[in-house]
Amino acid sequence: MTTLNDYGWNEFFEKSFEPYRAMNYIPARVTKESINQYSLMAENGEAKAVLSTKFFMSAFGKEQLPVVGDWIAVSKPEESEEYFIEGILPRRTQLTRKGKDTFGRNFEKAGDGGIRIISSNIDTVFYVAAMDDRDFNLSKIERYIVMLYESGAEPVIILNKKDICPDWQDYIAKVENISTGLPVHAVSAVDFEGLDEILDYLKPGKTVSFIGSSGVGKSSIINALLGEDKMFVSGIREADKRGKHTTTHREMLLFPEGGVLIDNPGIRDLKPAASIEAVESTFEDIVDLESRCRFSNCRHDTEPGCAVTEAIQSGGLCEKRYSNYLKLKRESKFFEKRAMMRDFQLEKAALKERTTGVKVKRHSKGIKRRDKYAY
Ligand SMILES: Nc1nc2c(ncn2[C@@H]2O[C@H](COP(=O)(O)OP(=O)(O)OP(=O)(O)O)[C@@H](O)[C@H]2O)c(=O)[nH]1
Ligand SMILES: [Mg+2]
Ligand SMILES: [Zn+2]
Repeated sequence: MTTLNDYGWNEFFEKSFEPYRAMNYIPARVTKESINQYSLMAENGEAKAVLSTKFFMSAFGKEQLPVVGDWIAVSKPEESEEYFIEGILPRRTQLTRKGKDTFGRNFEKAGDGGIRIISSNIDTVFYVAAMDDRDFNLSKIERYIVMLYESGAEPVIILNKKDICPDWQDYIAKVENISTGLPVHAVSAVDFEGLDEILDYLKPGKTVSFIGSSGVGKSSIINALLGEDKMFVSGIREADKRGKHTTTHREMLLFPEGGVLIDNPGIRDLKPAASIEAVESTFEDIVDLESRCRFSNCRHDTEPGCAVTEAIQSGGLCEKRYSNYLKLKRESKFFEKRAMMRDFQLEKAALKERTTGVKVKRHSKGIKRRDKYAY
């Protein structure tokens, strides 16, 4: 019988669950999100759940709602078939991206903007790109690397479709060149090449998550690893079908030999919700160059002794990489400022609610709860 430990339950989560234990709640992990409910693995097996009204009313930003990978506390009233989600344990790691930027004056919009959490409590995150991809693009990969660093999980890059890419070694070289020391694996989900290297990351109680654009083969790799077609994969993709998402919901699967896999729908136009630190980890080489300029306040423009301009001129630093670095740094500065303002706004809303008793309007779209009009 599978236990919570197979799903990654450990002392860390046990510890943060203590207060919930005292309230007779049950621990569970969110394994799937669908339109109307969450699927769970609870202590006593699989279950379906919705948010309890109390929990829903305590959540302000959308990122305070459960996502696949979360460890949660649930209750099950005697008379009910369903479980109710009462709380989320602190996330150890989380994959995030920027939501649609609807940061606005009212709370509902504030709750809808900011950060989107893709999945949580991940040990290793695989960024998958395809080597046939017409959108294979190093600047895009750099954006993903920022996101991987931000997550707190161990980042790994997978280049798929080796079977149809005779010059796969060139792709590896190009990616290694921009990913300072991250592991890069070339694989094929069709003829299973290279997958043994990926198997090495799957360990009992550890969670891995696959992200990347639509059509790169995330679900195909998962099926190949599992040795059965658990995830739906589209057939031949004709030119006009590109960009159509095959996987529409995040889903968690158990690896028979131990380990947990999360498949995600393809991401379109990734904008990382990242800190400056994540950007600087991604572009370590440039940060290093910047520290070698003659003047400590060098703007890397026309100053003499500028290590950055010299590196660009000598070909040591690709201009495109440098401009992507500047762009991502600008975006993350802006994002950090926004996030601060948003936290402030949410706190203000919560305070208003506590002191006046007037309910602040909640984000209502796509929320899995029982009675939408309970408040
Ligand atoms: N030649 C080749 N085709 C592959 C490989 N892996 C996947 N494909 C094909 O690529 C297409 C997309 O594969 P999926 O596994 O659905 O891609 P995905 O990344 O899960 O896509 P979304 O679910 O939309 O995000 C399918 O037609 C697969 O058969 C591979 O290693 N080689
Ligand atoms: Mg898929
Ligand atoms: Zn300089």
